[in-house]
Order: sequence, then C-alpha cells, then structure tokens
Amino acid sequence: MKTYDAPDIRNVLLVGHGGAGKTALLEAMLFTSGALTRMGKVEDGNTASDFEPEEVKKQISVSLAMAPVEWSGAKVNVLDAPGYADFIGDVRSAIRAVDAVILVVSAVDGVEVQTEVAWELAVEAGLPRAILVNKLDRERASFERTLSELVQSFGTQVAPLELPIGEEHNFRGVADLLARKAYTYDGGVKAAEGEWPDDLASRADPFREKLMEAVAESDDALIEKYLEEGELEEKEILHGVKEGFAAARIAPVLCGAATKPIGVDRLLQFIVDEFPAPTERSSITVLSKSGEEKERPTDPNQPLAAFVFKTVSDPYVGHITMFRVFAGKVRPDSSVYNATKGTEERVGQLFALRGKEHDIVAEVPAGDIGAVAKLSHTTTGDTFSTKDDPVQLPALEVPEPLLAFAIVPKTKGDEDKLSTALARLREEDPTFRVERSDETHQTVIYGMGEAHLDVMSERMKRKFGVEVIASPARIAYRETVRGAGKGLGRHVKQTGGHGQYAVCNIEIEPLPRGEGFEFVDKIFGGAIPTQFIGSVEKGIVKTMQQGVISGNPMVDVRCTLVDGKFHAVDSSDMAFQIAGSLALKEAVEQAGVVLLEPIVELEAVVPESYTGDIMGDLNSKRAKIGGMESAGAGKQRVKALVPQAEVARYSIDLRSMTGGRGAFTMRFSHYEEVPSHLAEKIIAEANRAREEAQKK
Ligand SMILES: Nc1nc2c(ncn2[C@@H]2O[C@H](COP(=O)(O)OP(=O)(O)OP(=O)(O)O)[C@@H](O)[C@H]2O)c(=O)[nH]1
Ligand SMILES: [Mg+2]
Repeated sequence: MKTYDAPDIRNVLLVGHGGAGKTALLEAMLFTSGALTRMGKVEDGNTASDFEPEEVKKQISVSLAMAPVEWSGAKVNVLDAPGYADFIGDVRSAIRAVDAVILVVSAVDGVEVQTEVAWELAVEAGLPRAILVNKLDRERASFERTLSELVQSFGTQVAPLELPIGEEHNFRGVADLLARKAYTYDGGVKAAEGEWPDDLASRADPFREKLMEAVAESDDALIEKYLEEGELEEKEILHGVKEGFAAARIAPVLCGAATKPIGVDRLLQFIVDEFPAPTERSSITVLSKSGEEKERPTDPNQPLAAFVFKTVSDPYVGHITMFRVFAGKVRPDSSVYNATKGTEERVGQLFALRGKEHDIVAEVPAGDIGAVAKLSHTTTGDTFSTKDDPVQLPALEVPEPLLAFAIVPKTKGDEDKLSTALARLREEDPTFRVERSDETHQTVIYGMGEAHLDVMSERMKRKFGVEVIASPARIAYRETVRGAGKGLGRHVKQTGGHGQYAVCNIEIEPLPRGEGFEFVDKIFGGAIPTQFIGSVEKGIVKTMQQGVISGNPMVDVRCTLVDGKFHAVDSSDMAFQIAGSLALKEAVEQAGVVLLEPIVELEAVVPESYTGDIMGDLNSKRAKIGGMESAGAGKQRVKALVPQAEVARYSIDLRSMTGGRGAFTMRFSHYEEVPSHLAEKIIAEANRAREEAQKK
C-alpha cells in the first residue's frame, strides 16, 4: 500500500451498541471502495474485521480490528470496536488512536446503553462525533424515532444532514437536506443523483429546521441571525456544520444500511471532505522524563511520538503491535525507543492491517496508523519515542476488572503452558488481570464480565493449547480468637529408638484487628533451651497459617510462651514444633475461634432512577451504606461497605439491575467477623472440601 501524507489521512473509530452494524459498515466501506470484490456477512463469519474464531462463533466483535479504506485520494483508517460492554477497554484505547468517531445507531433499536457510553467516552476525549443511523432497511426501522431519541440523549447538537428515501424494505436512498438532491441506489454501491421526490420537500422541513437549530446554537454569531430571521443561508449552514463538527459542537447525522449497502459511498465522501485530518487537530502533548510538558505537532520531521493502542499475541507470529504515530515517523528495519518500558525495540517490516491481512508499507509517518510484529517488550498503552528524547503520551485509563474466577488447567502438567498463556493474554489486554493467591493457592483471573472471561478461556485453548476449568474465586477468610486461652502442648514418645520429647505451655489472647501475630517469650530459668523456643514459635506459626477450624489463616493473636520441659537427648526442633502446634490448638479451643471475612469499599455510579434498586440490593447483601451523592449528569454515587463474598459477582448483578448503565469500583477495606449462622456454613463447607481432598 502506498504511503499517504497526513493531510490525506483520516483516522476514524466506529463505536456503538452491540449489533448496531459497525462490523457490517466497515465491510461495506471496503466493498464500496473496491478493496473487496464481495461483501462478507457477520452471520457467515467472513467479514474482514470479525476474523477471530471467537467472533465467528459468537457473531459479535470481541476485539478491536481495523482496515484502511482508500477513497477519493485519501486513506481512511477505520477502526471497528466491539460494542459489547465487556470489551469497553478496546474502545477506550482505540479512542486514543483516532481523530473522530462515528457512532453507529440502529434505526430499529435506537439509542441503547452502549450508544450512550461510547458517546460519553468520545466527549471526554474531545473528539468530533458523527452519527450513522443504520439498518434503515430493516422492518420497524424509523429515522424519525431514532433521531428524536438522539436529540433527547445528546441534545440539539445532533444535526441531520440526510433523510431516508423510503423506509424498511422500501429504503432506496438518501435525500441531502443541504443540496436538496436525491441519492438512490438501485443495486449499485454508488449513488445515482437525482431530484427530490415530490413528497419529500414537506417531510424535510422539520429536519432542516433541526439542522439550522444545531448550527445556530453552535455559533454565537449565527444564533442571533437565526432568532431574528428564522432562517440561515445555505453556505452559513455548510460552514457551520464544518466548523461545529471539527470543534465537536455539532454531531452530523447521516443515513444508511450497511448490508445493502446504501449511503456508504456518501459516508466515505463525508469523512474525506469533512472529517479532520491529523494535521488539523491541535498538537499532541507529551511528557518528558522530568515531567515537563511539550507540544508535538503532526509532522514527520519531528522526533517520534507514537501510541500503542492494541497488541495481539500470537503463538506463531509473536506479538502484533498496532500504533498511531502523532509526530515523526517509524521506518522499517529500524529501532524505536519504548519510553514507557525504557527499552529499545527492533522494528522489522511495517504493515497496514486489513483485518487479519498484512499490507506492507514503506513507512508510517505522523498522522498514520501502522502495525509491526515481534516486538519483545511492548504492551498496550506504551509510547514509542526516540532514545535521546524519551517522551510519553498520557497513560491509558483502563477500567478495573472486578469479576474474579479461579482457574486450573484441565490436564495435570499443563501448569507451565497456563502461566505462559496468562502472561501473553495479560500483555495484550489491560482489562484482564491475573493473580496468584498464596493464601488460597488459587490462580485467579479478573475480567470485565462473564463474556470477557469466556473469550479469554477460549483464547487460551486456541492459541496456547491449554484448557482450563473455572470456578468462583475463593474468598480469603481469616480466623482469629474470641478471648484468652491456655494450652499445653505435650509431644512425648520415648519407647524404643531415638525418642521425642517436648512440652510447652502457652497463653493466647486476641490482638486488635490488623495486628497480625505476636510471639512473647516468657521462659524463665531455661525451662526450654533457647534453640527450641524458636521451634515452638515455628510450630505455632505453621498451624496458624493452615488455620484451625476452616483452613483459613489465623491472625491477630498474641502467643506467650510461659513454661515448658525438655529432655537432654530426646528433645528436637521437630518435637517442639509439634508441641507448639498442639498447645495452640488447645488454647484456641478454650479461647473460641471467630471467622473473619474481607469487607470491601464499594462505590457504584448509576443513573438516578436506579438508586432505589441499588440500595435495596445492597441492603440485602449485608451492606452498610456509607452515603449517596450526586455524580453529575443525572447520576448518583452510592458508597457502601460490603462483605466481599456478597459482591463477588457484582459485575453481573449491577449490569442486570441497570441494563449496563452502572459502573462500580471496589477495593479491600478491612476484616470483620462473619455472622455465626454464615460462619457455620463456611466451616462445614471447608471441612467437606478437606475430606474430599483427602479422599483423592
Ligand atoms: N438489514 C440490515 N442488517 C444489518 C445492517 N447492518 C448490520 N446488519 C446486521 O446486523 C447484525 C449485527 O451487525 P454487526 O455489524 O455485527 O454489528 P456490530 O455493531 O459490529 O456489533 P458488535 O460487534 O457486537 O458490537 C448482523 O447480522 C448484520 O448483518 C443493515 O444496515 N441492515
Ligand atoms: Mg462488530
């Protein structure tokens, strides 16, 4: 593929709710531009951008994909983001690579949850937003209804530039509200220009009014004129749309049906004509090593600044790294400096990705997006720069994955394969986290939701040949003592051979929460020789780690060694460890054991109308509500302290309660006593698990 200069490049991200038609639209763009000779279908699993086996199987996108579309002398890098909520991490990183977004909205389903979420992310990033009302050929499609939903959700900046000609199965083309021309598609991908049908003029009036309103409101000079005269001139509207769109104050709306395709050639032309070229956006801010901010204009002759927005691991090809160059250029067979990791990377061949296909390119200059294979250290979110001027772009903000599953390999002996797979997957996806818990001896994976973790399991199997069994992650309970107690540990065996002899007396008492373990030596007059005092402590500590009643570690206990007996020949380190352990068990029985559970600080942000449900649900989950406050934009923030066991699946619960409109974070706060009726259950369950393990 030839190299384009920044003024002839457009970087666009397709976002929207799952199933709105983003993947179909990219396919239609490729077909319309002539890059494909036949148009694939999501249902048939043969589109350019849904090529991963997991995508083909599920018929949804689960990973960001991209393709360059060459149109009217320009190269449009189109990024296709998944719409399903679990994969929002890809939307967040892809937003960093583009200069504008297209919000794809289904004319059947209208504005949906992820439509709003994606819009908000684009607003936060300050990116210009255009809207495509898609699926106008489908039964029950309505442009009017969809547009009024858009205006309701996003305000008057929503500015229709087109109107559908015919709807549902009669959808034939689009009417241009400004040029007052009709564009119809009778089988071809390119529109035939014609006059407006007679009935259209009257239908178009309210939409033209909306358009003028949007333009007027985005421009102080025009609003006065509009209020006075009730009209704007053609060229004022045109100019207003262009300016307003670039400044992200107007969201132009176009019409189409990706799978036909209808309206796609016009959308491409609109992108080339009206979308900002990389050179038109304000220069990017980079941070030097000393924390100093610098401006970098989009210029291939500047020092390099590029952002890695996606990495894909492949056991055969190695990593594929996708990056956006903001300044300078990347050349093949050179090296770049990964300023985030502080390492140099060898760059071999460079290419443009078209789905899974690689088109070799001669270089990737400022403003363009490229890919490279086989880098060693680079992960998503890193910055490339030059070694003598190491700068970083702002770090990627990733949502915290909070749904946890414990996994084990299905086949014994696959542990190494599993840890390689986890490390690789972790590198490619910042919303995937892995923890090895020493306490519960489990490998725990964290993801954004069940679908995300499901896809991860499938990738482990496909890419790394390791199948896993997943189960809910174990909760890290703790044990402690209720009161004080005394214990005698006597380990004496002196019949035949080398004997064993150790006796110790201990006293225990609870310590304040979080103090851990304290050992006090009050041995007087050498009742136990110094070297065996350590043995007693070791025995106690080991037993505490294993727990006494539930298999969970015991904490917050002070143990005082008060007396003991030894034998000159038969005493040993082992014997005193055993005596220490026995003494602890006896003392604990006297003192009484309490089970503690982790309490998390949970913060949920939800639309106001859901707060009642959220509070009710939290109350049923033994939560202590800490407060509620406005979080702006019609949302409430609810804070609560909740037992972790109750919210282990909160990612799923919150999504089903709010239809995906809620977000939450949680972090460990402290340990608290488990109510006794629940403690009994947990202890019984632990005993059952232990017996089962012993049987094996
Ligand atoms: N009739 C009709 N069907 C469409 C149109 N656009 C997409 N579809 C179909 O709608 C379904 C979903 O389309 P996708 O392109 O996968 O939607 P998406 O936005 O990529 O969805 P996610 O990847 O899950 O976010 C597929 O079966 C498409 O064939 C359209 O304009 N008209
Ligand atoms: Mg898709």
